[in-house]
Amino acid sequence: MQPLPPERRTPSPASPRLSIVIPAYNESARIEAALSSVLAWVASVPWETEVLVIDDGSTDNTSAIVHRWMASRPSLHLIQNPGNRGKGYSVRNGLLQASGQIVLFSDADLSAPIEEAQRLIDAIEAGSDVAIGSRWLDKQRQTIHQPLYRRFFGRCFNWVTRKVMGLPFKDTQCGFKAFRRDAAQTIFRLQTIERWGFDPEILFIARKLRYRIVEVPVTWGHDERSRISYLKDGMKMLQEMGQIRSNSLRGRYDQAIAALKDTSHMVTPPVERNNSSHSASPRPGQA
Ligand SMILES: Nc1nc2c(ncn2[C@@H]2O[C@H](COP(=O)(O)OP(=O)(O)O)[C@@H](O)[C@H]2O)c(=O)[nH]1
Ligand SMILES: [Mg+2]
Repeated sequence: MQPLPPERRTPSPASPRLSIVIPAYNESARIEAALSSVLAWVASVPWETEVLVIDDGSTDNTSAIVHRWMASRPSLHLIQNPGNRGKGYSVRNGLLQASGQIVLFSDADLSAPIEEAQRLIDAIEAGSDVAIGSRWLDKQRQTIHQPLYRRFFGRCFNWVTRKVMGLPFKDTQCGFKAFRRDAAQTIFRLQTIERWGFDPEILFIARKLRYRIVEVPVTWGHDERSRISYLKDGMKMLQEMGQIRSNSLRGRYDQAIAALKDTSHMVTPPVERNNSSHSASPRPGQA
């Protein structure tokens, strides 16, 4: 597992209730519409929300646009990745630095309108640790359908996630998911896949950790400007599924989970005392 950036800040009672993380790679054509909708929704809800845009090494003026909006929007922040690392890296970088009690990520095309966040928040508040937006739980909610070939590949990929990884979900790939803060902090520290195949991995890890995961039907309108390449990215995603399976068989996730739980390195070694009567507990070496 790779070393991860430290948390940006420790949450306090004054922490925002919600963080919205938007991964963005060369999004100059879509980011302003996204910021406009998201910030209007943020202003309309009665709780504090922060919005983090993660610039994934864009070569266009995505970050300049976000900077311009930040000048008048204190709730908006920009995090820069060290170059183009992938959607998985971007989501992890944002969620680990987010300080909301609930942390949510959304694709920059807002294929799920931001108002749908309420459905994920309700699911978390009803007791789930992870709420995943689903396009396939209630097909009626798809306002603009994906092209047929894309639906076919999507369904094939879903079959693979069920058979290879045992994931019982109808839609692992929806770019609209929310987490209880500490669940996200644990799950994303164990993530190894940095590009498109990260969704099934984080769900696989969440299941290993026995988190409560609920699939929530969301309204979804396909944006034809999707830049995923079916041949190249599809092959890579299948290879990533193999990598997750192999990690799992080699016990890498179990070891990493055990290392997270091992707090022995955080305990200060007992201090040698001259007068043992002051010490209620036995000293090292004593029975
Ligand atoms: N294409 C691409 N998108 C990225 C990358 N890193 C982050 N993203 C973001 O990932 C999200 C998903 O992109 P999108 O094209 O809508 O994907 P799709 O609709 O699932 O095919 C968008 O917010 C992108 O800006 C990357 O390396 N490549
Ligand atoms: Mg999209």
